Amino acid sequence: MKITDAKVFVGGPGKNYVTLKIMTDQGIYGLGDATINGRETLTAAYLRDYIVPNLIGKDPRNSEDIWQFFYRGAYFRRGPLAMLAFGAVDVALWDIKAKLANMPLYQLLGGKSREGALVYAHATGSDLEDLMDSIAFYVEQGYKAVRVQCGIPGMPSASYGVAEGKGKNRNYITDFSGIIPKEEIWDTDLYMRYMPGALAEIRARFGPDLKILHDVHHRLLPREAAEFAKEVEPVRLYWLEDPTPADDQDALRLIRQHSTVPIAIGEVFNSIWDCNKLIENELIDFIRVAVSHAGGITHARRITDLAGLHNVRTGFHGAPSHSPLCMAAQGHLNVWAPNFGIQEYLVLGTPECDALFPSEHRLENGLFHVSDAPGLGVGFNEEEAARYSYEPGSLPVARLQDGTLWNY
Ligand code: GCO
Ligand code: MG
Repeated sequence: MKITDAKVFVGGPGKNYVTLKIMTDQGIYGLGDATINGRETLTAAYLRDYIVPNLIGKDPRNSEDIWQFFYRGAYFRRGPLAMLAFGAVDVALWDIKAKLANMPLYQLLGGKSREGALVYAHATGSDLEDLMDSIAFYVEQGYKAVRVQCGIPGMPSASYGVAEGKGKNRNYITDFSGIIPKEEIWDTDLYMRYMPGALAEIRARFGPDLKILHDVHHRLLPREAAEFAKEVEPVRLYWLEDPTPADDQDALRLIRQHSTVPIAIGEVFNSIWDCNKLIENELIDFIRVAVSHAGGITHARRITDLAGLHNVRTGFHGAPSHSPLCMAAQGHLNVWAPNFGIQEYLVLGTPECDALFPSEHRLENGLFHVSDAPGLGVGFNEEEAARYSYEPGSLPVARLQDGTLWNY
């Protein structure tokens, strides 16, 4: 069996999805996601210029060797763009293999450990009342877990994960217009004074059963994060996400010494070498890598297995940074992984998105159920794809009140 060709598509409804389609001499094709917010044309170029010519003629069933060929064969290893490109290839090859086996992909991983995988939604409010309405909206729909992000009184611009304007937003999507980033102003002191009380009110309003998550988006220094984590302990958060910048693995030690709040980190990691110490030293409770960004199923499964040895559970990234292809790959890992925790899931299911990526995967009562279609269980409609093209966009940047550039 041989790979005969591979194509890269960029675009989608309101998103620059980067989609890889690998074709074979047996008519079976595989699909992978190489979307990366704000740098989409670069992964597309990496795939087109380097990966695709190297794929042609290879046996698609040898996904391990192909992964090693790209990872070890690139003398300058790792990095988000390369790992994402390898991830797209890897997911497409698993898609092909599972289609060949005529099985849903999770069967090749070891079958189902659970029926549905717990997901969490994003609630957002420009103020606390607005946020309460947003949480209630998801609770009514059957979600058992919700990430809560709230506007901070006096903060000069909307804080992370919060839409500007009241009431209109139930599904926070980062503003992506133009290649020059929007600038937001961040004030740590205002946040530290306000947010713990707001989280306590949310717990009081929604009772003990709701799983409440909160994302600090890398904005605190280690000492501040330790203080914050200690203060929110009575809220019994399901997790506190990215309390400090993810590049400093030691930062979490201080938080651990002062608090038992579960810590989740890793959406910006792209390899096991970004998180092996964190996991082995048991400084985190949830690992947040995305399957596409962290080298595909082959590599994300290694991270998952290492995490499992250290009581760390998965909480894969699932913001609208990924196409339904990555979300499906994660869905298959989630039903299998013995150390599955939770899956971030923003409903992408607009009619336009469903037309581009048709599938039978479904969300029901706060749980994600993978379909039993062979492979990943997601199609790609090329006629639909032809309607879209790349729209330049960028994630915002954050500055402190005095102008100092901060962590977005
Ligand atoms: C999350 C993330 C995202 C990121 C986004 C950047 O927890 O979902 O923090 O919202 O900001 O993925 O591309
Ligand atoms: Mg996050």
